[in-house]
Amino acid sequence: MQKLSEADLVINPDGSIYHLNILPEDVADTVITVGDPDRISEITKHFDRIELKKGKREFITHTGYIGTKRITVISTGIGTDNIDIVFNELDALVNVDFKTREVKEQLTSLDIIRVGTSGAVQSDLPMGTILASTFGLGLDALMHYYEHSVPDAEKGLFEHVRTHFKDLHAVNPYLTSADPVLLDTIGKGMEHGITVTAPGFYAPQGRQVRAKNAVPNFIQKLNTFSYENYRITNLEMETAGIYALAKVLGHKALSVNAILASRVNFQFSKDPNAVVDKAIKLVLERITASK
Ligand code: R1P
Repeated sequence: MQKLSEADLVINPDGSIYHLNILPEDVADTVITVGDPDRISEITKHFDRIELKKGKREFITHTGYIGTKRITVISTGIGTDNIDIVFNELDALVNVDFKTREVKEQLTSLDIIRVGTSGAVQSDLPMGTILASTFGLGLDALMHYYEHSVPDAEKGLFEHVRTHFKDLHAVNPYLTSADPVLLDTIGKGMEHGITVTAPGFYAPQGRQVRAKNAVPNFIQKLNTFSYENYRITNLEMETAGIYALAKVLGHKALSVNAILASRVNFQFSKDPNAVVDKAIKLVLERITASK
């Protein structure tokens, strides 16, 4: 059995994992991730019972129940660098024996659903849309540090992505699909599309503020991508890392996006909380219906 050293997997003196500060028994099989720690209580206020509230830094965790369904809600903060921490630690919590530091023989596969905010890059996707990502397309560097592969069925799409983004200096895109069962159940009836994950909020998402952007017409670059019936629908900062690391670690993942901005119409929602609330309620309804 693979045994992890004290430096590779850091366990706190109380037996909790280094950053998340939670114990193996604190994690439910269904996990909701959010970027903003304040969004956690907006989710768990719908719970019948909250069993625990813990956290450290931006990583806050609540675990509780809706009826008999146990759900963990955890905040990741912003970006795929934090997704690296949250996903490796969640995986260790369920798949490593913390007493022996050995990887368990029977691995657990978590259902992980992101409820996040995002900007649309297509004009037919208004603010207020709830969108489930069919793919996460990473323009960040996280997955260049992990062995991963593109399934045969996705190679045509991936090659098209590489060609489309080849003039983006030093960017090496990666592409991973949603879990098909979660997409069909939790994501049913939502808008679907490819979500681009950027390594920043301003120029890396084509926003022009004070510093001069090196990539001209970035949003146009995204919304003109077309291959078979695939198109890029929206931009945010975690989905590609979530999909890719979930796949590498054997978990199932779906990213649900509350569209707060239209990047083509240069508009931002006047009531972002209502849009996020709509996404939260939809996801909770479907999680509890799909027991
Ligand atoms: C940027 O404002 C943040 O909002 C989006 C982006 O992915 C990024 O994390 O998601 P969350 O609202 O879930 O944080």
